[in-house]
Amino acid sequence: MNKEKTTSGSEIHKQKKDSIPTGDSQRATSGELHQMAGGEHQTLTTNQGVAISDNQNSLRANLRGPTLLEDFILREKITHFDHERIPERIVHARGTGAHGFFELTASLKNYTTAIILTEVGEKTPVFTRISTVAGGAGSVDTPRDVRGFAVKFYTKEGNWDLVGNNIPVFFIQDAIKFPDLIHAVKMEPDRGFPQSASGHDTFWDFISLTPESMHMVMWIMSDRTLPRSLRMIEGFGVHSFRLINNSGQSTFVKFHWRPKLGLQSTIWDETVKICGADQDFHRRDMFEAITAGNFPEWEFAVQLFTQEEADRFPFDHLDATKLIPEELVPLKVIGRMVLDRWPNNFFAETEQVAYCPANVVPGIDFSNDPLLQGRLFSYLDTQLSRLGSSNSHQIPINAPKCPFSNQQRDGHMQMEQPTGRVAYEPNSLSGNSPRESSALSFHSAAVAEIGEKGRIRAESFSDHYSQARQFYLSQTSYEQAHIASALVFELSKVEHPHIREAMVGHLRHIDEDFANRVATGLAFDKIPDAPEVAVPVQEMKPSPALQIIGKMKDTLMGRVIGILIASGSDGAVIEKIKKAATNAGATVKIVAPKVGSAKLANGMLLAVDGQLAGTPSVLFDAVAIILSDEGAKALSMESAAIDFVRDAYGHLKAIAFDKGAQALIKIANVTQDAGVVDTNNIDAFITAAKIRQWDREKSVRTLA
Ligand code: HDE
Repeated sequence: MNKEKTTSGSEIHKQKKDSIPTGDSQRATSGELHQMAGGEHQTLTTNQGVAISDNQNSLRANLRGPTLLEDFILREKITHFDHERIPERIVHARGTGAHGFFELTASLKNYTTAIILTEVGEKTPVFTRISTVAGGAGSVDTPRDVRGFAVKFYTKEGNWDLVGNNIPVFFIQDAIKFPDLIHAVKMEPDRGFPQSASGHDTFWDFISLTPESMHMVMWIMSDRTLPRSLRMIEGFGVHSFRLINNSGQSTFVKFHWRPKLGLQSTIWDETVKICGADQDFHRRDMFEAITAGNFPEWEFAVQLFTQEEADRFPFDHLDATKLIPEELVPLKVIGRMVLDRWPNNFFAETEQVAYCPANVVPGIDFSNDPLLQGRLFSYLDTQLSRLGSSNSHQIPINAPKCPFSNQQRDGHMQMEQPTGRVAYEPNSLSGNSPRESSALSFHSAAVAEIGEKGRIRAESFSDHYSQARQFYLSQTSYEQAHIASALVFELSKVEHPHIREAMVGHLRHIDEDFANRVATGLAFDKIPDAPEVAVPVQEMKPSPALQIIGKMKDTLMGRVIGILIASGSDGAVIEKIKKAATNAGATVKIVAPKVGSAKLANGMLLAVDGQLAGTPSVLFDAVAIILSDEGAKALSMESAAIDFVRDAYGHLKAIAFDKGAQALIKIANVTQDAGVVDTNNIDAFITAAKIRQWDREKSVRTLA
């Protein structure tokens, strides 16, 4: 074809339909697609509403000539694209959000006037975003990291944001240290790595010089930071807040979320491999669960206590490095949250949602926790640079669902058009402009504050080890081994020996045996000195509620069972396992060497969900291996198949196998135990699939 002679797109279209896309041919193509989808389509326009004839070719001076500046369609499209990104959150950049509702099941009317906490049966819409802390927006879902747990309740009395974490304590006691903590954990400034990992010198340097972080260190080194699913984590408001009732009396409160599916974590080697297999593991899990109608659900609970009770606690509840053990102040369940709708658009909702701990409603107030006090300032401030406008509350995901009105005006991206000449209050010129009103409004708790001002910290904030010790001693032996091994792993990544030594010195105040385990893991020839303590370490009663294992549920709800098959597998056995697993609440996925379908022994075709090379067993909670003799022979040469079995075994998962699969089981070095079950005993497999085979661990890896 002589391109030089051809002058218009439609001519080209006539001459060579397939090879050169033009506006016309493209319209034909998209028209076809739409017909396939069975719908009418709107005309594509510019942002000014001008219909676009050709979305494939920019305006050129001639067929092979330069592009013309007058092409306003090209310029508008490219300019908009150039500005698509906004600054990501400085912390908690990587997050997954969903809509849902909160329903109150028990009234707190003796404690608060807040309607959301007093009207039983009332369903309040929420938007919840769960995040990692250290990595950027495009980082992976499964680093060892705290998870943010932020809930925006769109109440009748305004938005209430409960911006918490999946760990009930924090690293530091005072907000002024937060920028240092975050600079220390984020990628090191000279080299730009690591991305979303705490195992590096600057993080542990800061931590080793900040004894108040030791309690939090115990939590982040536990498997709490390696959740199996975002649907299986707890949430905590962390700080004490206040509730205020009709008579103006206030009561302290701590907020808790408890997952209906129970707690469930992965183990470190598994997490590392999940990260390679599916960087969006948690986001995908949430998406799939919600779109399949398996709505994630949490109980909402409170711990209520008075000032007098707080005065008797052996710690200061205003110190965010402390928790109130459930055994000391029991949890009262008052409601539930269900996430039942995936957002329409990730950017518009999950990215633009702006939480702020200062968003409270009448009947809820703050405590003097110095960490909370700093947060009250930080969030709106960061949103000014992230969302770029003081009008970000007008973005639909942030706007209250109750009426709101005031005399604030103008600003970037003002979406409202207030009418009339009055933009101030009080005024006598407008009969219906908004006025302050005392009833039903927000009032701060009437608290008397006395004392001298200064850059000071209360004595009651100086015990940094007692609750860290309590946490460690409350764990099962398996969990203790994981905590010690996590410290060995992280500190082995630290290049400076003095940082490793300083850390082990701190651990001695938590538990001598624990410190010794970590020291041995780090090949120390002598145990380092412990730093001086400001106050003696107290012996506190162990609290089993701090375990993960103690809070796992005896269920397969929310779990996934992978069945590895190949051509010639026994369809009846597959069906039996599938039925038993589904009855117990699990989802079942079929993995085979090829995607599409596999031909079973009876000649039937079985649909395959995942191709073996891209669907390792780390993506499942338990596995079954159903193979013919030939299938097992073929897979015995596939490292992906051997790893499938070996990893399931190494990650302490239940494995069911039929006669044909025995050959593969043998090659993968699997030893018989309570979790390795013949398919003749499917009930035993289902029982084993609900838990990890903790006792197996000592035979598959050396823990500290
Ligand atoms: Fe945050 N935190 N934080 N934080 N935080 C932010 O706000 C801050 C703290 C938490 O899904 C930022 O909008 C300071 C504790 C969550 O959008 C920023 C201090 C807890 C989220 C900020 C803390 C949290 C954030 C960054 C120490 C648990 C994500 C982007 C005083 C109780 C919310 C933004 C979402 C986000 C500041 C400590 C939870 C910079 C100064 C303690 C869940 O404003």
